[in-house]
Amino acid sequence: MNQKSSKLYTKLITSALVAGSIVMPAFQPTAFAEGSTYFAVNNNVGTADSVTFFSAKAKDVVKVYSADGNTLLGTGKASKAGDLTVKLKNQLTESSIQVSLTNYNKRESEKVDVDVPEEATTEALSSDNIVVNNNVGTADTVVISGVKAKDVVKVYNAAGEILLGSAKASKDGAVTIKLRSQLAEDTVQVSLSTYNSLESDKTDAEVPEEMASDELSADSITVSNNVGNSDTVFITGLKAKDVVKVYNATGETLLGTGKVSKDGDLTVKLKAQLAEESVQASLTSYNKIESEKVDAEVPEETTTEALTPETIIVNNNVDMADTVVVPGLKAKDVVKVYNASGETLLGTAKVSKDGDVMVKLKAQLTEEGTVQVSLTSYNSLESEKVEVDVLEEEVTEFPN
Ligand SMILES: [Ca+2]
Ligand SMILES: [Ca+2]
Ligand SMILES: [Ca+2]
Repeated sequence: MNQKSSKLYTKLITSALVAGSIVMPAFQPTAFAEGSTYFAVNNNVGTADSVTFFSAKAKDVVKVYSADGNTLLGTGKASKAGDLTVKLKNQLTESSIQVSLTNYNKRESEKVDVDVPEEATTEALSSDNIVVNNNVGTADTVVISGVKAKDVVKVYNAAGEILLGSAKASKDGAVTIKLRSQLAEDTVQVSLSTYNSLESDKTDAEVPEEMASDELSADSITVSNNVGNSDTVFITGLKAKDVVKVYNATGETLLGTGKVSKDGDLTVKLKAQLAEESVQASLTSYNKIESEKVDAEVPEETTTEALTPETIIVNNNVDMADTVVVPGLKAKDVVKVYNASGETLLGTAKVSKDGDVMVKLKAQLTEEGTVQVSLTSYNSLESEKVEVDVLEEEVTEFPN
């Protein structure tokens, strides 16, 4: 114990032992009244409150009581000379306490009043340190910069009544709070609680609107009105994770959806054959809401060009199937042969590779007359039918 503390110690003991409980000794009232000269009251937050008695001697006992001196809050015994800290059982709730000292082989001193400082309150955040990320499709987040390790940040709704999320900083710098549900209001309130301090006042922070995706450009959309296969919409110049939705002409019925995995183009297959003259298409980019819809024209389905009747040969056979031969076709072309009225299908054939095709007819043609023939190319509607003459079956002539 140095000379100065020894002197203080003597004063304290002297005053404390004065009969009749004069708490403030006449010769040193200020120093004693403040208490802090001899004691420090540590009004902690989140950990036990404590009282430290400076300059204790070995075997000194310090007792801490409630403001009225009736309830013992904690006791400590010095194992050696120096500071003695008494941990209290419960959090302090009053604005003062009473403290006594008992030297070895002496009676307990009078109790002296000591002020209890208020628990420290964390300074409120500056709105400059709060950034709200109003995401789409993923959790909204709030990023607080300039925090210290162990700081706790809490985000509340606009009224400050509902906790939306909280986080504890693991290191100095910035901390991100993931919110439990999507933001629905224009503002949030954010508080900070530093180590050993109460939660700060809440600071308002503005919530930006969710970002909308850019509209698709009409030039980037091509509708393929297929036949026999799904209709498709082809969109160029998309970014990874973009989603394109195709709706009917009024924009009310979803016809198909597609997502690009990397920058580039996309083909959206539609669920049903197109029946209207236009569709609407929207873009939904990553972390953005769906764009406005734009119109795209639906072209008519392609109709196959009609055959040239002069190139078609009808073989009016006898006792074997009559045939119709069509030259110069493409793989997957389908030729259909009908009766003279065009109502009854007499035969059909599909071209397996480029070249001629022969259609065998189901029923015998007998008389002179006509048949009608159509062509259906891949991904096209059936052509108009063309009329081809049928010659009479040949009759055998006697040799001369
Ligand atoms: Ca406390
Ligand atoms: Ca959001
Ligand atoms: Ca179609």
